[in-house]
Amino acid sequence: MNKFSLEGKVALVTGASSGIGFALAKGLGDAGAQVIFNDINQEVVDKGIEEYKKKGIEAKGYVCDVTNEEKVIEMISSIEKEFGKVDILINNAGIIKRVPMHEMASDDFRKVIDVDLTAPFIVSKAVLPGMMNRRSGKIINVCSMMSELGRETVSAYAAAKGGLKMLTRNIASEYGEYNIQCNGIGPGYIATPMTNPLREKQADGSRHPFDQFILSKTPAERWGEAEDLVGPAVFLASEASDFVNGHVLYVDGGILAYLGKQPK
Ligand code: NAP
Ligand code: GCO
Ligand code: CA
Repeated sequence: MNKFSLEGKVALVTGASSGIGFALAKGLGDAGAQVIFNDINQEVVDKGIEEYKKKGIEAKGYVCDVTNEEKVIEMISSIEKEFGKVDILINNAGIIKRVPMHEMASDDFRKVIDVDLTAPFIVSKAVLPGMMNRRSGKIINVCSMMSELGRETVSAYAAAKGGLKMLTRNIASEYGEYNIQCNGIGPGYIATPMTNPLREKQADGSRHPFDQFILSKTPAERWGEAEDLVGPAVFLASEASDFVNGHVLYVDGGILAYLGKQPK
């Protein structure tokens, strides 16, 4: 039996009409899972469904703001009615606001915490009862370099992603006895719309200073692609990782291991 197969599994990936979520959901679909995703508005969901279709994936899309607990509960019960279960949840939906902390509005701080930390709590809480009844489930939280490291202007995001690492460990601790595994996947710096502002070409055509900085901090000397995350995600979603629990698997090209390129 191929331990990496997801045949017969039902997978929900939040915020997956594009970006990392789309790549992860497509990867789970290619491994045999029924793909379900949500996003924040109908237009984006419809576009996502089209994109999945182009890749040969019949995905089911829901419009659902993951910070709205009532809507999340409605979405999960509709999925369980139509598909019978949720085997795999990837909490991917996320936002970032890059503002120096002393200038950051508290409401903006709260909004980032709401989407990046409280929503994974809400969606995980909604799928846990079914997983507990079936004594089987996989919850994968999309963490970040900022689950381990800080940097200027990302105080809310780092607080959320640091909290998400510990939420991952706590779900692993509390629900391992139900044969539910909860792990994190920690992307490094990935080329997606979220990081476009960090890679924009400068007026003189040179690379963005942050772009050059990341290349000097990454042994692989490149930005990651969403595709780089697919194998690790299929591993964490499959029975190949049934005894891996509470772990954050960093997919960062070696950033966390590296002091940075030394001066020549
Ligand atoms: P992205 O392209 O902005 O994707 C985020 C997705 O989440 C978007 O589709 C967004 O929808 C959706 N979303 C935002 N708020 C939502 C809400 N309240 N309810 C439902 N959906 C919502 O960003 P990404 O780079 O793919 O990031 C995906 C995840 O990876 C995030 O958790 C991010 O923190 C994490 N991550 C990214 C990187 C990176 O370098 N890119 C590295 C580490 C971790 P709209 O676009 O319609 O708002
Ligand atoms: C930033 C970036 C990072 C990446 C990612 C790193 O502003 O530093 O957006 O936060 O998105 O989370 O793992
Ligand atoms: Ca099996």
